[in-house]
Amino acid sequence: MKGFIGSSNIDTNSRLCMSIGVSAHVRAFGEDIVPCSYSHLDEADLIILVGSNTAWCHPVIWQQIEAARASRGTRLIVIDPRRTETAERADLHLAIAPDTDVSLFNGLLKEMRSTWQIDGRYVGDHVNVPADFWQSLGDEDVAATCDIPQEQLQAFYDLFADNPKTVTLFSQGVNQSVSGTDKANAIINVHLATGRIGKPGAGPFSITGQPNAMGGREVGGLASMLAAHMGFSPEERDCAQRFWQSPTICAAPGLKAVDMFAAMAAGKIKAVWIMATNPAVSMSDANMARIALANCPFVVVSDCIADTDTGAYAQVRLPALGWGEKDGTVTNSERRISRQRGFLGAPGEARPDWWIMSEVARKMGWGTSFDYTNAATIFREFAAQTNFENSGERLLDISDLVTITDSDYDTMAPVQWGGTSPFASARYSTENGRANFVAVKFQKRADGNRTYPLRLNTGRYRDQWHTMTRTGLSPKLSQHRREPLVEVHPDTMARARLVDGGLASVETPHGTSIFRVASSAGQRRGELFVPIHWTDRTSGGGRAGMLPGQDRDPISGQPGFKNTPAKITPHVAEWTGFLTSRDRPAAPDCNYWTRVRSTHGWVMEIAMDGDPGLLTALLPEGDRAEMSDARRGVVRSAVVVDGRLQAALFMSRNGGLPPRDWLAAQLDGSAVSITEVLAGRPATPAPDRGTIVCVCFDVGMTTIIDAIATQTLVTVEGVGKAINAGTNCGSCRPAIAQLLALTGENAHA
Ligand SMILES: Nc1nc2c(c(=O)[nH]1)N[C@H]1C(S)=C(S)[C@@H](COP(=O)(O)OP(=O)(O)OC[C@H]3O[C@@H](n4cnc5c(=O)[nH]c(N)nc54)[C@H](O)[C@@H]3O)O[C@H]1N2
Ligand SMILES: Nc1nc2c(c(=O)[nH]1)N[C@H]1C(S)=C(S)[C@@H](COP(=O)(O)OP(=O)(O)OC[C@H]3O[C@@H](n4cnc5c(=O)[nH]c(N)nc54)[C@H](O)[C@@H]3O)O[C@H]1N2
Ligand SMILES: [Mo]
Repeated sequence: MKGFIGSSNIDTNSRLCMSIGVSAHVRAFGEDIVPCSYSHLDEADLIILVGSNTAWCHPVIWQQIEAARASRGTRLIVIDPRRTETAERADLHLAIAPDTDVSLFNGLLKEMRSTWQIDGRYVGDHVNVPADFWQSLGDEDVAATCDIPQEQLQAFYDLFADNPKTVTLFSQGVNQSVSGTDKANAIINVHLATGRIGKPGAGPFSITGQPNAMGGREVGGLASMLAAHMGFSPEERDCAQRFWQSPTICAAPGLKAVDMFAAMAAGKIKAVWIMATNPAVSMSDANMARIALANCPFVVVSDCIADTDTGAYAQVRLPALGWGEKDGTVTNSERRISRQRGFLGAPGEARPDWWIMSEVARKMGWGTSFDYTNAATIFREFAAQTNFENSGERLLDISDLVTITDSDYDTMAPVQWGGTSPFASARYSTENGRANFVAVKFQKRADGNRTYPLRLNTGRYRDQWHTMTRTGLSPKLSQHRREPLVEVHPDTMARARLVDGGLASVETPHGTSIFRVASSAGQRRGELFVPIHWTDRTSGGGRAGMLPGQDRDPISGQPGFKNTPAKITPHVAEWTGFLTSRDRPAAPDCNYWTRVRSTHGWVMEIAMDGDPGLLTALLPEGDRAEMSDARRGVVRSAVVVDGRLQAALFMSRNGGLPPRDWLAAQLDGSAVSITEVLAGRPATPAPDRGTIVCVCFDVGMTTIIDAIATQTLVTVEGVGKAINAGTNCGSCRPAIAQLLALTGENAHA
């Protein structure tokens, strides 16, 4: 795109995820370099998690943090408006008001200065200090601004002062903000000022979202960068063009993701190729993104899944290989490049993305530049580019790997560029080799207005990945959260007259969608949280993506997904119920529905007005048994073939619906009793394992509680040894710890 078509209108989906990291690193260090490694977590005395639900979203890092706490007593602070399962496990949780991080970290910096904790020598030798830097930090009352008790703020300052070995990990609570680059630089400023960088156990650590978001940054996938960490100066453009021996080179940074979709909506973009991302769901102001796609004359979508919301807009769909099928490398948060090896054959006509792109380039007449025969050929070319006319200005240099043979590439062990601490010698990639303090000032965001008095936060669930195109296929992963919930503080619920377990309509200036209400004391008053995962494939409603608008950080262009003015109102449907079916049921035309996998089929939740009899159109062929009394508000239908259940529909006007699990389990192909099915329960109830907590080993809450009681277990490790729960991915470990705390003797400990 950049060297042959000559346009920089290409962006990776890191724009929505990691572009804050890029812009903050460039401002502070002169290059997009993560100063830390995972090993720093083992050496730190204090770990601060800012805007990160690590236990759910980075469960491997979380297990490393847990191990460090157990072995050396590392202290943990979590800064998140929500009391997440991560926050619950912390020594200190600061439930700050959304988007007040800059005030908090500037406050910390001022406190360190007034208590003589600045590392004057480090700053003097290695940091460029803008003239008015210390004056620019603002003088607001930090505790009041962040809406936390003064004692908590002081405890935060004290822990920081007492533990020079501090690692500050940050992710989307920092990044997805209209002040995200400032937030990240406020964090980096504190680390520079106290010399807590480039040393074992110390540094500001931006952790990556997507498994290869870092790789996309390195190869120049962003509209705002050229390959191998180069920018757009005439020298750098010339350097890239000569390296590629390309016919042209893009002139300047291109349109960033949100601007690109806006330009498409305005008819200025006539063709788009979307690869490995699902913007109809995940782009901010997703309704606008859909209008843009509908408006664009030529839309190509490359995906490994046939049926996606974005694919529905495509004129051409290209089948790509997915994880486990494709072959190449990924770079992680600590700059470590690992091989990903395919272990499954290519299904049908699917091809690797690199092959598809090379074929297109060849048809466009650039065959000699794109005559790659495998992933290794491309890797060698990129390795050479990182060193081309780079005499040390850019730290990203993997030229050791230029001559790697195909077979060495196949067996390549993970390699980290930049070393464990790239700034150990305190030499930065700026012109004078010093890091930069960046003057950042807290800017208060407008309070909610009368129409939209609440703040809407969006984020992730433990067991789903983004738009669920792959995790949504797994019955096991669907058990944790079957529906998209809007989490609301009980006081806010009462004020909005919401019912726990009922439905509510969440509205912002950009869209409206219906969610299931969940009461949560872990929410701040006046703030709502919804998950980002549901799509047209999985629900009518529960759509987070259409709710945030196009407001974005001015430096990085990353959208402020986590703080949108909103309102919430109860949604009352005449009928509620569910359908469980062996075959995937068609989407009904109704107020709200969700469709998730179960072990033997599907479970669909439904809320509707009007005649529930119309829903029988969703039922498959077979013998029908019915028990309906519309006047009493009950409609129940079962479809049976040869005595085996195919589907069951339960609708009610006054609640009282049977549990889904037992009915869904009756779809296993064994003979059923129609009386039991229509009653919605077995004649003799089976023991209940409770909600599944550990998905990896399929262990329910009741099983865990029983094991804790009968085997007097007191630690998460003990539970793991006894019944395996929590010993694989580890993301349920906070939930197990909570059960331990609530059960038996531990409650008094
Ligand atoms: N299970 C699962 N894991 C994932 C993913 C997934 O989809 N599912 N996606 C991966 C990807 S791409 C990413 S980017 C990461 C994201 O990983 P995380 O960043 O941990 O996940 P999020 O849930 O987006 O947001 C983190 C937290 O930021 C908080 N937050 C919101 N506003 C603010 C604020 O103003 N200040 C502060 N300090 N905090 C705030 C939210 O309440 C939320 O708990 O997860 C990765 N891992
Ligand atoms: N409101 C709100 N919106 C958000 C966020 C938020 O917190 N709140 N988070 C943002 C963040 S951090 C992220 S990372 C994005 C995620 O948003 P997306 O990247 O849009 O989400 P995915 O579901 O991961 O989409 C990946 C697509 O690529 C396909 N795919 C997987 N592997 C391959 C492959 O090898 N080749 C090809 N061609 N296709 C493949 C998948 O089937 C899927 O359709 O969402 C962003 N949007
Ligand atoms: Mo992400």
